[in-house]
Amino acid sequence: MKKLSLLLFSLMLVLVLAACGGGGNDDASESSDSNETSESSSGEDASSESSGDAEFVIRAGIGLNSEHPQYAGLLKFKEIVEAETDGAIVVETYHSGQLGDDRSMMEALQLGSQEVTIPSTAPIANFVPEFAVFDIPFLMPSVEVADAVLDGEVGQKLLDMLEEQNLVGLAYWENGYRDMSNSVRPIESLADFEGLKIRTMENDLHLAAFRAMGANPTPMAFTELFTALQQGTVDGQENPIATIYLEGFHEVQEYISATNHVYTPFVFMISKPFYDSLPAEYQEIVKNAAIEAGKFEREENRKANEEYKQALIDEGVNFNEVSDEAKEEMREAVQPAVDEFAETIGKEIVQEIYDAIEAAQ
Ligand code: TK8
Repeated sequence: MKKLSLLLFSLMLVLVLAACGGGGNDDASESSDSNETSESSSGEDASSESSGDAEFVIRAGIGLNSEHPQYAGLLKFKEIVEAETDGAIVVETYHSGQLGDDRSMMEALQLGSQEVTIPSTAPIANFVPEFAVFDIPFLMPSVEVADAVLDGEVGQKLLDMLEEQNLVGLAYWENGYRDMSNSVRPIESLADFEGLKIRTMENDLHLAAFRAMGANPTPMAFTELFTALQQGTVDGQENPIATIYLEGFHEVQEYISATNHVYTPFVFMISKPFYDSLPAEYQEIVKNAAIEAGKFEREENRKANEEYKQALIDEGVNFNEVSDEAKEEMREAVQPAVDEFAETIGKEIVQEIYDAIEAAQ
């Protein structure tokens, strides 16, 4: 009897050990812990997948909320990667800045404490100055040209520059054309920027451009923006329509003006130490999934920007289009700032972008 219970006990012990150790690694169990914390603190299901059996876990965080096409794109990425690796790679998705803002998530990728993030190009310029080339106002004439330039040679050249920062850029997604919102007056001409306190992304060229237009810009992380608008710390901000609508900025802002002053891409990036640790076959799957999901995200984003523009108008928000003459006036006002920054960005890359845009038209 004694012998039998000893046998049973050892059998149970073996089973328990197998269940704990089986296929998992330290990273996986750590990240499912952090996932639980984040779930309970946010009250939303950031990711329901159990990562216990995974060989690799990708913690992917974005700044926008779960309604935004950026998150739909991330879910698409998750679906492709998990299906094609048969669950050997599990993707945990976090939205709304649950893991941090664009800058801090990039830093986490450099350290290897997070695997994926999809920041706007503007804050990337703090890591690789050449990325500020996308912050030249009124640069991209259309989304079709943007696609061609980003998916072409110069786009790839910029992605390659991320490697020296311990980051791997896998694909361009779309944030989109940015419009103004503020609580003081509609922006119909250059003069309307005068004295407005505008939150900008953390990017020196953005700051210089808004100063050149007469505004009083303050850089701020996106995660602090809603509160700043609500409390009147700033008069306004600028983002694509889909973001304005889905983040509810129109609820704390009077006027929305379609300035379309800059086209901001997103960069799908992955931690280099993590990417290097993947077998070549998985690297390929992850890379192609980032590109595929990006195509989907761009489409969804374009639909969303149309749809939410109409929704804003239907909800009675003061929305105005901006004339081509007014845009030209703004473009001229920012030109000296652009010229000044050409040196910092790198004259070569600036020229290459202009050439690529011309070739794509
Ligand atoms: C979200 C940001 C945001 C950007 C900004 O993480 O900061 O205004 O437009 O969408 O990347």
